Amino acid sequence: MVGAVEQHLQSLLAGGPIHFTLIDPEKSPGPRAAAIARAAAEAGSHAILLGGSTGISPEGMGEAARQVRAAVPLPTIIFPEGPGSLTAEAQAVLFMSMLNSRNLGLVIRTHARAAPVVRRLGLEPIPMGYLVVAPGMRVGEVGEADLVGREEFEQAQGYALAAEMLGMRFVYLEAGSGAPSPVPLPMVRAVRSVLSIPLVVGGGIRSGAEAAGLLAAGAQVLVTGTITEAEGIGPAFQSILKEVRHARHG
Ligand code: 1GP
Repeated sequence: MVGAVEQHLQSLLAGGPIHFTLIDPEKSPGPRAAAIARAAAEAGSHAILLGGSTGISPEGMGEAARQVRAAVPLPTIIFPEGPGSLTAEAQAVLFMSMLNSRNLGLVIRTHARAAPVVRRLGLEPIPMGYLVVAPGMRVGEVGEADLVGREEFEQAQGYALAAEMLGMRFVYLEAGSGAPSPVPLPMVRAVRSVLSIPLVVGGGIRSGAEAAGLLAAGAQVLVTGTITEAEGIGPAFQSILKEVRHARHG
């Protein structure tokens, strides 16, 4: 069943591409997370993702989610590191399988343990195929990913299509947080050309020009994290949001 948050995202997507602001509650605990979320919402971002690839406590996640929800009307969605990042204070969780991990835990086994918890907490699961593309950065290492090479377009297409055929409702192409450059445009184009579910792209997006390229290549959701941790809601963030607005409204 498609829940309320996903329905909201789908209706936004019907009007064009959207943007998610990723906040790491370890680096930006409660009040700072809320301040970033407020500024991101004012700049036109469409949802707040809470997560990071290193040890987040349920308490830290809970506090960040509570403060973000009190600060902004945007959906507050957990970008999970593991079952420890689940909290009832958020509305939804990206229920994502790391498609190219060698670790079965990240493909499905952790999900089997987490699913009853997700249900008990009343979190809305958003089913997503997560594919780590080189260089992958920390999530590629920690996630024991067999990285998809930056030229391996057919492999990326195969994974993405398999995710769609398995019933996942989003595919996320991830270059890794802090990647020197985002997922290559030809790969985004190649994956977009075979996919009918929304394509999320993140990792290394730092400028309006990069965002514009990814949007033109067919990315429907852009995720940025590092630029906000580094400079708050500064000019780079604003120029990325400007491109998203432009793609939505022409
Ligand atoms: C990480 O794709 C996201 O999972 C965001 O990446 O931190 O490089 O913006 P950045």
